[in-house]
Amino acid sequence: MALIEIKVPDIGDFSDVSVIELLVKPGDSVKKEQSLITVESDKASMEIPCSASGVIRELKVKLGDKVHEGSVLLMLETSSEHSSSSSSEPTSSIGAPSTPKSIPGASQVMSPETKDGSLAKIRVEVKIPDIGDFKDVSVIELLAKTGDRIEVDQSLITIESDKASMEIPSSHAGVLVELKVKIGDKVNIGDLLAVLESSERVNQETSVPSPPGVSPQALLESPALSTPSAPGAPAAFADPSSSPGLPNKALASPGSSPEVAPSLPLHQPAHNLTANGKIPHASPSVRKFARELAVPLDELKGSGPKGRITHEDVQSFTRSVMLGNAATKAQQIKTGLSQGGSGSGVGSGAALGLIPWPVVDFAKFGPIERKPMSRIKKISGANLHRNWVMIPHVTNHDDADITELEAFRVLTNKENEKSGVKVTMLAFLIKACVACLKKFPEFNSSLDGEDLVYKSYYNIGFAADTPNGLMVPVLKNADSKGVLQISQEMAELAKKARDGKLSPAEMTGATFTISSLGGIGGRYFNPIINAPEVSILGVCKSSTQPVWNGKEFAPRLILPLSLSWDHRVIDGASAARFNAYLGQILSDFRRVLL
Ligand code: CAO
Repeated sequence: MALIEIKVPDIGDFSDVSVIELLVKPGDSVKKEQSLITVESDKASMEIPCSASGVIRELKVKLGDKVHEGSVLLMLETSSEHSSSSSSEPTSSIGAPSTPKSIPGASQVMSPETKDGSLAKIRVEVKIPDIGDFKDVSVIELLAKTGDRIEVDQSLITIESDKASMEIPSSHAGVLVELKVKIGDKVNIGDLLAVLESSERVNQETSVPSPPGVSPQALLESPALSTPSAPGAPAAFADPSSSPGLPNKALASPGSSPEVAPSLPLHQPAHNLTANGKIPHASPSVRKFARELAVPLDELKGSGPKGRITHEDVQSFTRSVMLGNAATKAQQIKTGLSQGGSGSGVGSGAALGLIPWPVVDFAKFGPIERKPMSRIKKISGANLHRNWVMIPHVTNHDDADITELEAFRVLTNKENEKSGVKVTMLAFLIKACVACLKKFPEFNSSLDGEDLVYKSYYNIGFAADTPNGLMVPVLKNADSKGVLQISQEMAELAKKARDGKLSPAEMTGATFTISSLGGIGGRYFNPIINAPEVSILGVCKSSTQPVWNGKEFAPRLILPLSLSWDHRVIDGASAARFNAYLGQILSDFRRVLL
């Protein structure tokens, strides 16, 4: 047994890179080459592997620490046979050698019209620079597109192995004429990456940085040849031949090349930028994990330091999608939606061919407070949006004279004072609507493909305003219940809704819905149909109004009604008849018996 220090190996030109992930903890048994931590610079992130097998006794770094070559990462207890091979000195390196075998990553080709060699437009071929011995590393992100103005050192693509990801910068400035790689391509040192058109001042002697005796064409064909000044050469990937046993070796091994999913049905990493145009912040292993599960990283909110997306974030997003509590943008687009992940956010509008949603820095105009939307609001928001977009709504507004019914309601409540059951107008409305649904059965139907499904049961949903948002409990078999029973059950369901205790069974199976704002106020509104239902009744506050009775204006209690209906199923004439019949019932409730 021996206790050894495991240190940060040669990580090339990096100094003071941040520790962004701890992949192990004290007590863990680790194998040689197992990743211990992830470090990150502004251009690359990589996992640092263990140079020996053993049991971790102490971690010497924490999240956010800056480390460099030689920093002690942890104390490892090894068996005696390990101790001889793993000293406290790093046995290998993952970084670039101090004098990197770099290449310029570019060749220049004169445009035909620039024979004079003075101020000329030249075509520059940017190539994959020296990334060590890596073979077939996957292109996972394209960071520029044709026509973009590119600066020297501006990142063009991101490549990734299973241990490291890094951005490949441009060796030259110019306008991007063509990116020669696409997502999923495997690239190697010297592969043609892009063609830029540059208007640098060049001439034949200076424009082609050929080593002595090497023609420009040979340079093009011989990517490994390079000049020492390599602005585009990334520092993180180094010659693994000098660093056996460390990440580079793993990268170099053909078997360890990450597999790019053959098809990416749910998201395209090419567009895989976050809403503010940034690349999602995640370590290589998390990216790989996300890719395996087809999880669009740009739609995740990272819970790690600086919003970094963790393994757990990917898992919990996947779980939410599987449970139907969230949907990827691609899923929403597929179902005709354009709203953002989990239905809460605002999408780009692209699915509907709309201009993008305005992005405003609200804090610029005054103090703001940002609060996450409740789960219920997110879910109901997504449903409402789908229904609004997919159902051709029409709303008929009408009035019902409820003078006598209100008098009867007040009397009923007086008579039933002791029972504890309070009857509100909504209970009468439920009963009246059932009578209308029986008379106009298409209002109690649902569209199923090209068929209409007529239901012989009458389950009435009613919108309930709860502290967490809108809920719609369902009063089952309303046709077989009296107004008192309806009132009692409605009160129970409304209480459960407010307490967040409704069961799924109590929220499903509605055939028609009523949204009553009568207890609050308002005149008329356009309620959104609750799919797969085909109509919904909105009710506002009743008020006493003068109504002409043929001889005089008499004070009458008028209830405003707003009936929204699906024009694919219902015609305007039917809707007007439904409202008229509802008004008749409410003005003379005896009609319910007919
Ligand atoms: N006109 C005048 N007064 C009315 C009325 C109407 N149409 N409907 C109800 N009232 C009165 C009731 O009689 C009661 O009066 P008292 O307090 O004097 O007895 C008061 O308003 C409050 O009624 P209520 O809201 O407690 O009961 P309800 O049966 O009318 O409604 C419920 C129950 C759960 C539907 C309701 O509380 C609610 O949550 N409404 C909001 C629905 C909603 O948010 N819809 C919008 C959906 S779209 O976002």
